Amino acid sequence: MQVTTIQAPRSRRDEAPGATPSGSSAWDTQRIEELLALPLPELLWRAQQVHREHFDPTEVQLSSLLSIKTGGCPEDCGYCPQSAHYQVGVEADKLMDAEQVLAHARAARDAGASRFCMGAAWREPKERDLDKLSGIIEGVKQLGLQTCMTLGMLQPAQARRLADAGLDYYNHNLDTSPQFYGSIISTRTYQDRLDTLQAVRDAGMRVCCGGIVGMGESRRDRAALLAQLAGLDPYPESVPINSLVRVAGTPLEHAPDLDPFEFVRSVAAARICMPRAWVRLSAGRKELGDGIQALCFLAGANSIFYGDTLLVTGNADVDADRRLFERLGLRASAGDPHA
Ligand code: SAM
Ligand code: DTB
Ligand code: SF4
Repeated sequence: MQVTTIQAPRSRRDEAPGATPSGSSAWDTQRIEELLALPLPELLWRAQQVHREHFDPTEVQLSSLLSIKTGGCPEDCGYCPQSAHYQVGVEADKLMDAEQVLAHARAARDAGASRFCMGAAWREPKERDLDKLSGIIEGVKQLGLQTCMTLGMLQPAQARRLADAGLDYYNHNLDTSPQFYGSIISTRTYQDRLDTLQAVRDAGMRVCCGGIVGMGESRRDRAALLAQLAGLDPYPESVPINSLVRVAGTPLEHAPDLDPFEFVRSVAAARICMPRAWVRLSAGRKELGDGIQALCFLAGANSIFYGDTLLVTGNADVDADRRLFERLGLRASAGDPHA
């Protein structure tokens, strides 16, 4: 029997984020599309080998999410229930008080999370918000949690202020391929996103950057997104792979069904082309079900959003996740072995 093999391109990119040579990744769209087309057992085997070189495959990192400023966002991201452009029924709220945020963070820590991610439905933070955000970051860190924020676009000086406050990760997604992007979002460009990611990197924070699968994009678009992510220099330490949650009232409410094995394939390819990244099963886990999630763990996923809600939509509940981990023999990881 002939087994198709795709050799890893010659690159030091898999040595460590931060230790990569300058220049673009050898994982271009074409090579990743070839990976995505492999027979599933072959793709999973490749992904598992890479995963085991860098991580304990029985450990999964737990990040909990909190929306610290909900709704009323001026951006028009076609998937998002928090955009002010669509009638979804999400009420716009102000930035949450620090004490309330800390109460949520404490509960997340006590439930077993190692990282606390705070999201705001902003185009970008305003100067007046940054002092309050700095206090929140300090408070959450004092609880012994790693911190992550996702606040929209950042100017270099804003990124430096967040880094000075001790923010460990900044999440800002590329979401999809450069080619498909314009049919999903019109109020901010792909280059705007790349500029924010550069500002985060230059400020010394770790980058959390991924995308969404299932918005009607092609397999080639998924390959092109992964090529963009793997081509960031260095590639992100954390890569959230979201499965679109189709929210009534958003333009993507009726996005076509995607074969869930395509999601598994995307996770496996992310693991192969970003070997040391935390590859996170993000939005849409509940809808994917236990069997597909188990395949994703076999494909190299090693992080999840943990807690009963994401930002405004529901997540797989904590008891269901505990049962799933028990059934699969998985345990929570302390996080960041490569930090
Ligand atoms: N406003 C900030 C921004 O866009 O950078 C931060 C929050 S935003 C909700 C973070 C990410 O959540 C988006 O980039 C997108 O990848 C993901 N997301 C939002 N709505 C989603 C949905 N309905 N299904 C799947 N992922 C979603
Ligand atoms: C990411 O990639 N996914 C998270 C987090 N980063 C901020 C958000 C998912 C949001 C899902 C829809 C909602 O609840 O608003
Ligand atoms: Fe706003 Fe972020 Fe939602 Fe886009 S994804 S509409 S920027 S909250």
